Amino acid sequence: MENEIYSLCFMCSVRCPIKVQVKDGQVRWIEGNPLVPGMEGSLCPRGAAGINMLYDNERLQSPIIRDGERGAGKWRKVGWDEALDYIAEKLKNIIDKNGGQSVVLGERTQLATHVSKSFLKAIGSPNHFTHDALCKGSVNTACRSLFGYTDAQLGIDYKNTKHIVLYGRNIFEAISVKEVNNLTQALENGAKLTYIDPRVTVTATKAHRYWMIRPGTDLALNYALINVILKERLYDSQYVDRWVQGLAELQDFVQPYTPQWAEEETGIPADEIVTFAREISRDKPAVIFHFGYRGASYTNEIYQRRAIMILNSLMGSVEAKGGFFIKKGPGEVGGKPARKLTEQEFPKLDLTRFDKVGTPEFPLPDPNHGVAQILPHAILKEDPYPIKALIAYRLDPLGSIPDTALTKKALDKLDLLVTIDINYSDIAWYSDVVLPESSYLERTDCIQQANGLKPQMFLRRQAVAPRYDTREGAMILKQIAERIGVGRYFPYENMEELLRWQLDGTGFSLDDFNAKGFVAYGKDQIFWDRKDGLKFKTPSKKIEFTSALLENAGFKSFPVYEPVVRPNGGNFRLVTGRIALHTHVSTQNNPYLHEITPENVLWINTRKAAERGIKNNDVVEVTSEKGAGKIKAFVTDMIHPETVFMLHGFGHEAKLASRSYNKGVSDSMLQKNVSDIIGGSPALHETFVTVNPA
Ligand SMILES: Nc1nc2c(c(=O)[nH]1)N[C@H]1C(S)=C(S)[C@@H](COP(=O)(O)OP(=O)(O)OC[C@H]3O[C@@H](n4cnc5c(=O)[nH]c(N)nc54)[C@H](O)[C@@H]3O)O[C@H]1N2
Ligand SMILES: Nc1nc2c(c(=O)[nH]1)N[C@H]1C(S)=C(S)[C@@H](COP(=O)(O)OP(=O)(O)OC[C@H]3O[C@@H](n4cnc5c(=O)[nH]c(N)nc54)[C@H](O)[C@@H]3O)O[C@H]1N2
Ligand code: SF4
Ligand SMILES: [Mo]
Repeated sequence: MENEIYSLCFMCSVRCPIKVQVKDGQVRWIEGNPLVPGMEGSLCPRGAAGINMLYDNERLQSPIIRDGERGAGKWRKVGWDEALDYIAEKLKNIIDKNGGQSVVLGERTQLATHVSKSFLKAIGSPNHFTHDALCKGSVNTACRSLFGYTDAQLGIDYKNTKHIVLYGRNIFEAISVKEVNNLTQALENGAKLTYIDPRVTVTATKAHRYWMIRPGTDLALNYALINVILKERLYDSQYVDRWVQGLAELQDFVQPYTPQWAEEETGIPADEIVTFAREISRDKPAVIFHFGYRGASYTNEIYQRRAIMILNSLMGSVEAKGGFFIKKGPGEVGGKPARKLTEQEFPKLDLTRFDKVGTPEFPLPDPNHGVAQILPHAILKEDPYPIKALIAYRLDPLGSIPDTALTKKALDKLDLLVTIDINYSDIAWYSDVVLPESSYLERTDCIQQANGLKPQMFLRRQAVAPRYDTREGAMILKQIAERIGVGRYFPYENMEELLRWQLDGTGFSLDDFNAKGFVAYGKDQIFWDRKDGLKFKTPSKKIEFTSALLENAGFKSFPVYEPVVRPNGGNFRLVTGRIALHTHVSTQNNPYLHEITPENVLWINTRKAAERGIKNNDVVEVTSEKGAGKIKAFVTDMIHPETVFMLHGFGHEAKLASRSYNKGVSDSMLQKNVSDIIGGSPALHETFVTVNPA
């Protein structure tokens, strides 16, 4: 028997639409869904390695309960009833003694997030958090401060752009397939690419202009660009006059930040800054200054992200073809979105979050996501209250929150640590109970509401039966909820019932997804009228250069530029990032991906390496104030001398993931847990390291 199933990849959280070919109950081939524009049948290497994930025997195969010290790796294989009863019993005791708020659930935002949020609401805990702050919290806050929309509510029209500027947005290695395909097409049509990174990445090699910026100084570059654009009146004055609040204040503010000044700070020649500003302005509004994700991860990150989006606003590129657009939901065409369990009536809750988001201490990060890296601090200080249990669901706090030793110390204080994963992740390895989820090829998932120029819905459909004793996350949480007496909030017996409940009232049925894997609410792209129809959600209904959000919370819209600390000559700024072959902390044990990239290496500048007697491929010791590790050196001219770089996601501790165990070094182990306290992101690049021959 052969069949083809349209579904969604989950080798990373981009969730590309895919077509899966199944023969005799086995997945034979996966490709990008050819019916989705931008996919054109293509997949990234990780998406292709989904088959190896499915048929890997080193993933979780049944529920397990710890049978020794935390992290000792002694496990007892149990059935689902025993595992769920065990968890429910512990949770009931914890909630009775300490209240619902002592239970925290953290996850990578995913299709079943409405289920986990409902689980916490049902038990009376405000403490749901996502990966968002770790990934792009300051981008989110910056976008809300300017537009009243989060970054996730903005889309990018790569295909029609004429000039794109990427600040460490390493788009050809940190991949989203559609973005790569659409941008490639734009480049073939003559678009320009300007790339800025202290390191020559694959994206740098495809750029028309590359600047090896001094790490942490992008804000200085941006202030100089704004200076030139305002002085030479290169901006879209019609758009700015109509839609921007605070231009005069910005104009005064950027006076001192000349290209000459920026050259000193960034290392980018002043005349190149001026030439670039003039050149890109000619293509407005079809230009994109990408707000970026993990490049430029510093304590002042929010102002860097704001400066980027201010540049877009000056170019009139927000809600423009070839620029940014505000994503349109089904409401725009008279449709209804899929329902979420969170819409139900829950008991009222008026409690401070563990991370204090929304309080005067931490007012601005998005309370829909919270701030993950505060968790270890909150547990250790018992501030605002004791936390006793953590459920880690498709999120690895040990690999993904900086300062692993601190995180472990905090986890040691918990009475219960549960992980829902597919792999022997490091957090699973450290847990009391591990619940295996069926992998994305083995499960049907909740509806994906995909807002955009055309609102759509996508579906992840089971391609093959689970190979092991695993379940869907939405069923697992429901089954725990039932055992602690709050099952009524989960009105379904299986995934199909949940999907029907979600689709109720949308006018679509499950069968409507059969033909293409998705359904669309309308045919046409929706752009709002730039003259009068833009619906910004700020208090002024304009783009707020002078931001009510920031200023009402006591922060400045335009703080004076403060230079980042430079390395002292003996040390380096540690920066980290991604490669096309791996997803964060989760694919290092995948047989194929492991074979191609088994470990990470430390990029170090040739001159700096020579000063220390380090040659290419030598093993070096890299040491921060938080930890140390041994890693191979990659000696190269392709990195700024103040910086060393390593891939994120290596140095795993789980022994049963035998391929990735102890290979390479973990960046989280070296990094300090400090944050941009206005925007919410961890400042991952504020750690300095020394590098010496091992
Ligand atoms: N293959 C793959 N693709 C992915 C992912 C994955 O895990 N694997 N994850 C997805 C996710 S969740 C995300 S958030 C995105 C991340 O997408 P990106 O943010 O584009 O990815 P990173 O590799 O983290 O990029 C960091 C880059 O910033 C540079 N950088 C460091 N400091 C500075 C600085 O001060 N200024 C500038 N201009 N650059 C600097 C680093 O050298 C590095 O090249 O990728 C997505 N796509
Ligand atoms: N030090 C440091 N920290 C970082 C970053 C960094 O560059 N350096 N990057 C940040 C960024 S941009 C992001 S987005 C976050 C990502 O942080 P995480 O979400 O923690 O990382 P992932 O590797 O995406 O996946 C986490 C876990 O999900 C599991 N998983 C995969 N598929 C499934 C599934 O279908 N079901 C279940 N239940 N589990 C599954 C994996 O096995 C893995 O253990 O990390 C952030 N943290
Ligand atoms: S970018 Fe690659 S791994 Fe991520 S969802 Fe798309 S195909 Fe899968
Ligand atoms: Mo991310």
